[in-house]
Amino acid sequence: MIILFGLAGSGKGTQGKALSEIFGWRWLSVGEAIRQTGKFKEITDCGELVPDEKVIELMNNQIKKAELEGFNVILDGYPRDVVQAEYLVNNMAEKIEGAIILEVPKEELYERLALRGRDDDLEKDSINRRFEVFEQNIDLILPLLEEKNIPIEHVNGVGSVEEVTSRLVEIIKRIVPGATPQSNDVNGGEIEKSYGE
Ligand code: B4P
Repeated sequence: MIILFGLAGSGKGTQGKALSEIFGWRWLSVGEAIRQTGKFKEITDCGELVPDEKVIELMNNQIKKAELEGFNVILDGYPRDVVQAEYLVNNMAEKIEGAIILEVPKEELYERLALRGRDDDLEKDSINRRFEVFEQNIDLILPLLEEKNIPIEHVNGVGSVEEVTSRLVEIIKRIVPGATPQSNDVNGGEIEKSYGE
């Protein structure tokens, strides 16, 4: 299990999809799972977090399903606060092979999110609130992972999507025993959606 962290728009979803295709893993995006429920739009549109108990239940179901089907997983955007992180390390620390933080300057993120144009990307206040929520939480989450000796890698998320994917592939090959790229197709092809099933 690999955890992808990063500010909104840093490419967690983009890279999570690409990596799951390359390694034959499951990409579990909590943001996508939340949008698929059709609920919580008022919360996500203003950049706040959906209640922990809902998110933990959603992700538990998805993690269990992927495990039963024999897939390793890439967690995109989960855990996002200390309650979720404590739950994860208390219940499955031994499965977490590493955490990767995608680093992109905010000036570039504003541009990326404006281009993406999802409903929660339209207001600068909402974007800034998501940045603030991330920054408040990441410093509390990382020590919980460090206590369990989970490797934490900081990766430059600037560059073409393919360049960033290549950096991530090298890190995953190093920190996940036996991880072997099954495909060099960084962004092509249809990528199976692994959520909301
Ligand atoms: P998410 O769906 O996780 O979305 P995100 O953080 O905004 O974006 P991401 O980092 O995945 O960026 P992407 O690849 O799409 O969260 C949405 C909301 O759900 C949260 O605000 C919150 O309310 C809620 N939520 C999520 N997780 C939660 C949790 N655990 N608990 C409670 N609530 C939770 O990339 C963005 C854009 O950049 C795309 O258009 C992409 O094409 C582009 N891009 C990507 N890589 C690029 C590159 N290298 N160069 C140029 N552009 C690039």
